[in-house]
Amino acid sequence: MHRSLLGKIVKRHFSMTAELLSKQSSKSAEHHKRRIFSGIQPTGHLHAGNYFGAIRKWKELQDQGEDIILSVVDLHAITMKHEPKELLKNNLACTASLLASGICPEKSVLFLQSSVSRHSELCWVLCCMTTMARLGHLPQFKEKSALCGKEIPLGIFLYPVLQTADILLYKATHVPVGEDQLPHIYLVQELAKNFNSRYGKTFPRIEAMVEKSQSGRLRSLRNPEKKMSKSDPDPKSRINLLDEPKVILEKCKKAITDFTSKVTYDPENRRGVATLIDLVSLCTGKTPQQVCSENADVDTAKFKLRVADVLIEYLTPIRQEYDRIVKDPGYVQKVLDNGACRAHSIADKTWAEVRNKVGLNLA
Ligand code: AQP
Repeated sequence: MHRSLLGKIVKRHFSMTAELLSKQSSKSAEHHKRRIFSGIQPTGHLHAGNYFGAIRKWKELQDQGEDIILSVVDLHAITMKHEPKELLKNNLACTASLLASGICPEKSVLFLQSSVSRHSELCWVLCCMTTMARLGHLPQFKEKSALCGKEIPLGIFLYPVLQTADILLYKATHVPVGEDQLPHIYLVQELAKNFNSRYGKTFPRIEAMVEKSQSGRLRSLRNPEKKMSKSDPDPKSRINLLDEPKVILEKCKKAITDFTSKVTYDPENRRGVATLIDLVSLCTGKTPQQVCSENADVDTAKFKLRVADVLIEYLTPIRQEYDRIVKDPGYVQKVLDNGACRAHSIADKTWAEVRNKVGLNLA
């Protein structure tokens, strides 16, 4: 082959390889930079909605080696009236439930929000950058304030700003949320952008990781128009992660369905039955259609007993692991202390940068 042609081919080969390598390395750098933040409120017993809608996903991300920060957001839990002793108990129970569900303190940063005071400090800076009109339009504020009559706590109003501080403090790039949380993520994006343009580039672009499957919004077993919720006054409305088998059976039997006895999947028109099918599907990995065809031989009353069996089989190991973990509250406290230490080291850096940029630092 002609020497100069050979030279050209070799040169081209090397430049293509270099291009490929540089693309790969920038891809892996991008991957490395990705940081996930999420939180859970210690407002009561964790339920199947919290587990399938959030915790199971967090565990998957953690096991894929993602940089993930998880917070038990107790400052959010006091936005509504609460019992201090209950809250302390819930903080530990919530942490132990996360550990029992497979959250690993070596792989994920797991900490109590109130133990890192930078959340509240950054929240104040961000409060000064938003308006009452902007917060008043958020759908969750409208829903929650409607429950409070005339005495609307300011915390409910400011909650999304604290949520913004939670995320920005760690310079998170990705936030796993249910669809209902999207308006809050838009606020986070907006405040990050405003901060960057006012004070210089500080925060990265934030993306919502929205769960669009049936796990994104599990419905109440007693009122399928509402989502399953910790604070629902009816305990039969939810399956708790720590429910004993007989309690699960009782709750399944009492689940609201309708007057059609066949097991068919119609999430729009048969929401109660669809929720039971969703639960089986989420526990077994089968599609809702598979669940229906495997249960074509029974009516909804008998199907409820099968749902209970599946849930009991799925949740029992989590409950047993929880029982083992809570025998050692010192261990849970140690996990939180270590988590707080790791969270602090990131949060302090961001806060120092924010103070400097905003002009709060005299040093
Ligand atoms: N029903 C649900 N279906 C799917 N996902 C759900 N999540 C909550 N309920 C469902 C997800 O769980 C994570 C933690 O939620 P949270 O405790 O921070 O707040 P929440 O969404 O307000 O949960 P609850 O149970 O309804 O609490 P209360 O009653 O205190 O308000 C979130 O990722 C959420 O999407």
